[in-house]
Amino acid sequence: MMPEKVWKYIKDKIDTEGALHFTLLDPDPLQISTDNIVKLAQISEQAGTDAIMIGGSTVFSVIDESVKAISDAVDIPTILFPGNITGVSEHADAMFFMSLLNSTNPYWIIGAQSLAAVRVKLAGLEAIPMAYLLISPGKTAAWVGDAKPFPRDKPKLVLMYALAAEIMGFKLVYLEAGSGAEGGGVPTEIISTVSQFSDIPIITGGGFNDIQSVIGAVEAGAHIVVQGTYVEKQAQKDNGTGLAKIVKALKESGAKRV
Ligand code: 1GP
Repeated sequence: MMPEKVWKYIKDKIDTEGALHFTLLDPDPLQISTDNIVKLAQISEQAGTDAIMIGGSTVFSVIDESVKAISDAVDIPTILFPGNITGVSEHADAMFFMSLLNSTNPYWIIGAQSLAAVRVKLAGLEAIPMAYLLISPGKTAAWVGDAKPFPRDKPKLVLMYALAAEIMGFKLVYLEAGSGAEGGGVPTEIISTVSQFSDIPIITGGGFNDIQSVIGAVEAGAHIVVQGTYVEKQAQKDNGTGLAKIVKALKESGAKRV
């Protein structure tokens, strides 16, 4: 059995704090250097984020180097968020073992996962099974992942998949609008519809770029809100002061339901 250290950390924090904030960093060498990504991870940790997710849809070859550098530089967990089999690294504390359930291509549902499974198992990497659902616009992830993104005004379609994911044994369901999505993140009606019926934690991301949208997601029932683009664009400019405010507001909102 793989250790469940990071999963326990997540579960305990959800139970005691109500809501968590995760920072997503994409080690894309065309966009950011390893030094700068480490700096963003440290700024995010200081601002109160609960974990660093590392990955992206178009990750090239620096994952190992970046993951090691980030893991060495922060105390909070580092969790892989792989966009493909190239997104695995032994240097992370855990990985989201994701299945893009609304892909039209079995490669993204079970193919990549089976190609990566032996390495993950032999490395003793903690793998957290997570259903990944792409909601319109879905951005790069939807294009790469051959997804049929859920329309933003059809919460019941998302609910059907989220409940199937829970019954199939996934530990988390990720409601994803795609990195850089316009429109303030995943619609709150989708989050609240899933939250009403689902018993597994909801993680959401894609376009949450301000306090209002992050709080809206928590109030609608999200347990974890992920910010990537905001951190990349803002945290370096203001040294994390804006992010710290967002995390504080998220925690206050989460505390209301503990
Ligand atoms: C993308 O949900 C994450 O997978 C984060 O999205 O970059 O828009 O914050 P943003």
